[in-house]
Amino acid sequence: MAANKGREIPGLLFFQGRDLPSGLAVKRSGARLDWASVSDTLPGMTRLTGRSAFLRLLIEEGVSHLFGNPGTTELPIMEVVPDYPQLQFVLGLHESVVVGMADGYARASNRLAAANVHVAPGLGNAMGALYNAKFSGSPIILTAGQQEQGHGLLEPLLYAPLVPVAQPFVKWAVEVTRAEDLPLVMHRAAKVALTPPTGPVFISLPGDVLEEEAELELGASTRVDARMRPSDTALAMLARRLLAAKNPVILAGHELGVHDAFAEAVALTELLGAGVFHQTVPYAAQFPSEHPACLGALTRNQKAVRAALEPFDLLVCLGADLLRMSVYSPVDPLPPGMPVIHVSEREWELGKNQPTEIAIQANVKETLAALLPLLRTQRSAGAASQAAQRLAALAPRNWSAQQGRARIAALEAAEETPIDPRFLMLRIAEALPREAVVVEEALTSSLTLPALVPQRDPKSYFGLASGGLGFALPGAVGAALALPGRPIVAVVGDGAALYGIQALWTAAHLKLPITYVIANNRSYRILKERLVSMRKSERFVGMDLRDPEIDFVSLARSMGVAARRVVDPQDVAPALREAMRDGGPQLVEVMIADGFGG
Ligand SMILES: Cc1ncc(C[n+]2csc(CCOP(=O)(O)OP(=O)(O)O)c2C)c(N)n1
Ligand SMILES: [Mg+2]
Repeated sequence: MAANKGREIPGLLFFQGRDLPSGLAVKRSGARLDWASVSDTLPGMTRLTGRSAFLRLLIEEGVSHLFGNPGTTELPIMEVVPDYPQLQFVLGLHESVVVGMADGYARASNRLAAANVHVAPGLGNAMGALYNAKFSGSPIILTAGQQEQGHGLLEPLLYAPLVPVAQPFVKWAVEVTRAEDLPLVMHRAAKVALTPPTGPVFISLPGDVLEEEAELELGASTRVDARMRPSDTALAMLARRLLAAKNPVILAGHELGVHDAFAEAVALTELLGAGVFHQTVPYAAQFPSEHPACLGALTRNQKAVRAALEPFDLLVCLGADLLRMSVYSPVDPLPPGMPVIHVSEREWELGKNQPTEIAIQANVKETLAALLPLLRTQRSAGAASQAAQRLAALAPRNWSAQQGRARIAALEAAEETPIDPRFLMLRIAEALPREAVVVEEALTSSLTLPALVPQRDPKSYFGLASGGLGFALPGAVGAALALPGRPIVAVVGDGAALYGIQALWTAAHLKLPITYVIANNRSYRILKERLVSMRKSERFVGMDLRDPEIDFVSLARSMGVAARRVVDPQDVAPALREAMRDGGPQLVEVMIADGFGG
């Protein structure tokens, strides 16, 4: 018998060698066979239900937290959760919160997260959060229970095909049709989610598959080492091009944070004498703000970005989204003809919108580690002194200088009531412990936050990636679980908070060290500002949260989170101090100016 052909035993299909990718051997529960008598011939086989296999395979793949919101179709899974204490079940009270928590966990830990939601309506509720997770590249195995195969055909309550719903926002979507396929599906799902460019995957789990008993070989996980460095030829070309530039500038992206490459990026900056901008949508830490070369964040205003880049003769984009924008403008943010070098592990981003002179698909940390010695040996003595001069010239406008100016502007507004959001951001910046992690989604209120709070380490900051609101409240829960010992401070707009408010209950339930600061301007201020600036109208319909006003203190307390409200600017600092000192989840609601006289 050929080793790679299936071998039939009566009632049992036995695959050998590489016939199936995971070396899987299976007996379906319907077939009549005495398993005790054959198990000797099938080493490594385990008789399991689909539901137990699902949880065991998650654990084998290194998953420690299963975020979920259960319904009837998930009851088979919930029944066996207590059998696996190594897997912590984290209850979220809405599916967007469930996926938001998994997103926060994955982003803060760089580890695989699992989230389980309830059939079609639950998956539908999760789609906005899944969109966020896609943008931030979070490795999440998202699953949903599904009506039993066949039963679904009768179109019972809650039934709809799930794969087409999830598909647009995930790297891979599949429905499991046989318990025997679970090892292959789960291992593949984990591999796909974790292989750069990382991202969520979706698995639909019909009830009959979860019930089915099968003799499974659980197999083992595969991790793809994608820490690619460029070829020697590409590195030589890169070094030559960088050294030929007279006035290069670096666009630092979140891949530097994800791959812990701050030290390498700093070394490159110093060798080139190049200023460093944070990327236009700064949703993770990118480069240490306090380094003298850091020029702070580029805005999302095309004209302003173009003006900021115009003085330079080369844009070096390191693991960044190349000038991702928000609203339309006829102006191209890249100055015409500006040459671009782009290194990213996300090949889709390379040359996506802008012609790129040197586009390299590689891991930024590995690339820089290989590049730095070349630059050191090839750089002339003259180039070294020019680099030093360029760096020194940045001092009056670097991040630290900007921070000084932002502090003064905030202090000038210190007496104002309602409280000026710039003053609130200053007080938050001052109250933050050094090891704090900031999770931010405060729109107009937090505009000055990146200028006041330095990015110090790769895990110090997580912001809204996609523009879809609802990340911060649940994201902070995920970050707290991922980074035990680090205090989490979530700075959130009143509007944004209400897209994930149920996360407060989970934070209270798990007693997580999160301080939620709600910047309450009783409105969707950003929409008002845009209605005025873009449409020249002040007829604000659907942008006020006033009648009735929302009482975040009562909301928080109703979910078990200690809370206080601040109205007087002098009370901001003590309230933040007390909240951070008291531990556990705390909420500070700060009544701030709405920008339109209220
Ligand atoms: C899921 C989702 N729904 C709606 C929007 C549109 N939107 C963008 S900003 C915003 C208002 C945010 O209000 P708030 O958090 O209070 O911040 P402010 O504008 O007051 O600074 C809304 C509704 C969105 N981006 N995402
Ligand atoms: Mg608001």
